[in-house]
Amino acid sequence: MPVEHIKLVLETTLGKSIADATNEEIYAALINIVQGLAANKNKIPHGRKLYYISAEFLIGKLLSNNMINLGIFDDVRDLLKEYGKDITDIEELELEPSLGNGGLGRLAACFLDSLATLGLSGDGIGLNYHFGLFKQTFKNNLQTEIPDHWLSPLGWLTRTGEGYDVIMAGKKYHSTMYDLYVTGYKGRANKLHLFDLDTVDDTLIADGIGFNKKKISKNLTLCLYPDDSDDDGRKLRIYQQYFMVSNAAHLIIEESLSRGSDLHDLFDYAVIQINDTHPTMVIPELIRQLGEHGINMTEAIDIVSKCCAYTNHTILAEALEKWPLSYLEEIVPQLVPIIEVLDNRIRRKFNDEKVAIIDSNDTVHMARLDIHYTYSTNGVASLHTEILKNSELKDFYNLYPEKFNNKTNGITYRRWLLQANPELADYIAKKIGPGFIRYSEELSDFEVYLNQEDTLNDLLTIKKVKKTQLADYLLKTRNITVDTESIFDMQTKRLHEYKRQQLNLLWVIKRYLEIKQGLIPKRKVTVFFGAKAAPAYTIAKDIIHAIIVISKIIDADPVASKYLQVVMVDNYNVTLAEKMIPACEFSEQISLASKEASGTGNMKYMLNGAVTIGTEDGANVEIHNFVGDKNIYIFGMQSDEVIKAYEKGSYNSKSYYKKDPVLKKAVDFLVGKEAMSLGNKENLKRLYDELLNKDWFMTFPDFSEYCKVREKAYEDYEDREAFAKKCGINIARAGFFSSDRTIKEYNNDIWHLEAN
Ligand code: 26V
Repeated sequence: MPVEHIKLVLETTLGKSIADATNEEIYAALINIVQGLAANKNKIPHGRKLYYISAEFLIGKLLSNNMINLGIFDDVRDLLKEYGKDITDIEELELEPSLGNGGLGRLAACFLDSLATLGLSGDGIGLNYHFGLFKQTFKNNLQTEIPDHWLSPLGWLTRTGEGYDVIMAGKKYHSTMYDLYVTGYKGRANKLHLFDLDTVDDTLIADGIGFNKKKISKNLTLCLYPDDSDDDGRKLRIYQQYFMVSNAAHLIIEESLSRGSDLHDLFDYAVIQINDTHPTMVIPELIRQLGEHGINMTEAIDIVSKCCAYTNHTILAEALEKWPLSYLEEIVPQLVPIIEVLDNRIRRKFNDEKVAIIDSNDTVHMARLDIHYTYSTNGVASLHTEILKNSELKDFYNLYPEKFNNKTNGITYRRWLLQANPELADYIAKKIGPGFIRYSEELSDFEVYLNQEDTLNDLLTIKKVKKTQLADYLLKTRNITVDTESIFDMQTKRLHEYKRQQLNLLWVIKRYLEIKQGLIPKRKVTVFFGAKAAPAYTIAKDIIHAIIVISKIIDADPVASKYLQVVMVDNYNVTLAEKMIPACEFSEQISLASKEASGTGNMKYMLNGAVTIGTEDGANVEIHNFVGDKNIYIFGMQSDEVIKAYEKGSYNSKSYYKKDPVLKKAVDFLVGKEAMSLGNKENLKRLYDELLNKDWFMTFPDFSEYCKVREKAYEDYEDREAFAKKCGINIARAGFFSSDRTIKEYNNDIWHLEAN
C-alpha cells in the first residue's frame, strides 16, 4: 500500500489529522487498518484445511508483527514520525496476551505465522483465557504471582456471532467464539479462534491468583492451567479441555459441511493437529458428533483417525496427562462409552496392558489414546523423536513404526529477527538481499562475508547496540544498571529442575568465591536469568530465591561486583524476550541430556548471533551439527548415559559432592552464613537438601565440565574477531531452524494442504 494511501486511510479512520490524535486513537486506527488488510487475505481454502488445536498460543504483541507481515511497518513508522509520534510508544499501549507457559505455546504462534506465510490454510483453536499466565514480581526475594488481566476493549479480538452448545456434567453451556487474524509475511491471513463463555466472572479472582474452582459457569476460561494440586483444579482442567475440543469439533464439522463435505469424507476437508495431550478429547468428541450426524461408530472411528495427528512435546513422565475415569464419568459421561470402545478395540487387538488406554486402575492415558487413534505421532527434535521411539514410547513404536516421525521445531524470522533485531536483519539484507526472510536457507549466503574484517566489526557493533538498548530498557523499567562492556550471558526459559538453572547458579557461586580469593577474571560477566516457576512448584521457587539472594550478595560486594553481576529479570515474557535475546552473547542451554524435547530459545539466540553453551540435548544436537565444534560449547553426559543411569537407579549425588571440593564449596555456600543471613533458611536449606540427597536432574556430574567449557568460552571471547566469526557462523547456519521449514515438513509429510 503506498504511503499516501496509508496516510489517507489512517486519517479517515481517525477522523482527524495524525498530529491531533492521541496514541490510543492511533493504536485503535492501526488495528482497524490491519484487520481490513488481513480480511482481504483470508481466502477460502482449496482442499484440506488444518485446525491446530492447542491449550496455549503465546502470540505476543501483534501490532508490529502484523504490520511487518503486511509490508506497512516502515511506512507507518516513518509517517508517524513526521507527526511527532513514536511507534514504540504506541506499541507500549498493547498488552501482551500471555496465553501460554513457554515453548509449546510460542511454537504454536510461530507455526500460525509460518502457515499464513506459506499460503497454507490453517486456523488455530484455543481458549480465551481472561487472565494469562500470572505476572511475576519479586517480594522478599521470592516469586509472587499477580493476575494478568490482558483483555482490553482496545485489542485484536473480534467477538463473532458464532457459538455452540457444549454439555458438561449434564449442564448446557453456550460458547462464544472470538477471532483474531493471523497474518503471513507477504502471504495469506488465517484465524485464531478462541472460545469463551459469556458468564465468566473476572471478579472471582480477588486475592492473588486463586479463585473458586467449583463455579464452572463463572470460572471456565478464567485462567490458563488452573492450579491442579486439588481435585477441583484437576476437574477444571478437564472442563476446559472438553470445552475447547467440543467447540473445535463443532466448528470443523460446520465449516467442512459448508465447503461440501458429506462428513464421510471429512479427511478430505479437515486435518487436526493435536498439540500435546491437552486437546486429546477431540478424538472421542468428534466421533460422538459424527454419530449425531448419522455416522456409525466404526466408520466414525476410521474417519477421525484419518483426520487427526498428534505432537508429543515432552518425555517427562509427570507431564504426560492421565485422567481418572471417574472424573470423565462426572464431567463428560457422553465420552466414556466411546473411550471404552476405543480401549476395548486396543485390548482385543494387542492384548497388552502396557498399551491399553484405560489401565487397570481406571486411569485414562491421553497420549496412548492419541497414538492409537491418529495417523501420525511426531517428536519435536531428532534426538527427542529417537528417544520416543527407542525408550519412552517404544511399545507403541513397535506397533506402529510407520506413524512415528520427527519434525524439528523452528521459529519465525519475522518476529525473532525482523521485529526483535531490525539492525541485524537490515544488515544481513544489505549483504545478501531480503530473500532470507521468506527463504531461510538463503541465510547461508551470509557466511562468505565473515571472511571480511569489516563484517566482523559490524556484527560486534550491532551486538553492542542491542546490549545498550537492553541496558537502557532495564534501567528505565526496572532501575537495574548493567555494564555493556561485560559479557552478556543468558538463561531464559520456564524454571524447571531439568533445565538446570541451579547448575548455572552453582557456576556463579564458584566464580564469586574465586574472586573473593583474589582470582580476578579478565572481564566482567553479567549473568541474566528470566524464568517463571509454576505457582505450586516449590523447588523451582527455591531456585529463584537462591538466584536473587546470590545476586544481592554479589551486588553488595565492592570487589566481586566489579567482575560479576546476576540479573534475575522479573516477568520474563515474549516482549522481554524480544529485547533480551538480540543482546545476548552466550546462550545457556544446559538441560540434562534427554530431558529437553527441543528448546526453541536456543534457536532464537543462535539466529541473533549468540553462541550456545549447552548439553547434547533437544535441538542443541542439531545446532551442534550445523555449527561444528568450534562454534558452540558442548559439555555433559550424553542422553544414553543418562537414560542408563536412570534405569539402573545408581546415581548418588553425595558421592560427587564428596569427591569435588569446588562443587562442595559452591553447594555449601547455599546454606552458609552469607546466604542465610540475607535469604530464607527454609528455602535455601530445602534446595541444598534436594541437591545433596536427590539431585534428580544430575547437576553434580556435569558441574566440572560445565565450568571448564564456560571458562573456555569466556577466554575465547577475548579474541573479539574470532568471537564475532563464531556469532556470524551461528547466524548464517540458522536457516534450518525457521518454522517455515518445519511447517513445510509437516505439510509434506502429514497435512497435505494446498497453498493459496
Ligand atoms: C505440562 C504442564 C505440567 C503442569 C503445568 C501445566 C503444564 C503445561 C504444559 C505441560 C507440557 C509441557 C510441554 C512443553 O511445553 N514442552 C516444550 O515444548 C517445546 C515446543 O515443542 C519444546 O521446545 C520444549 O523443549 C518442551 O519442553
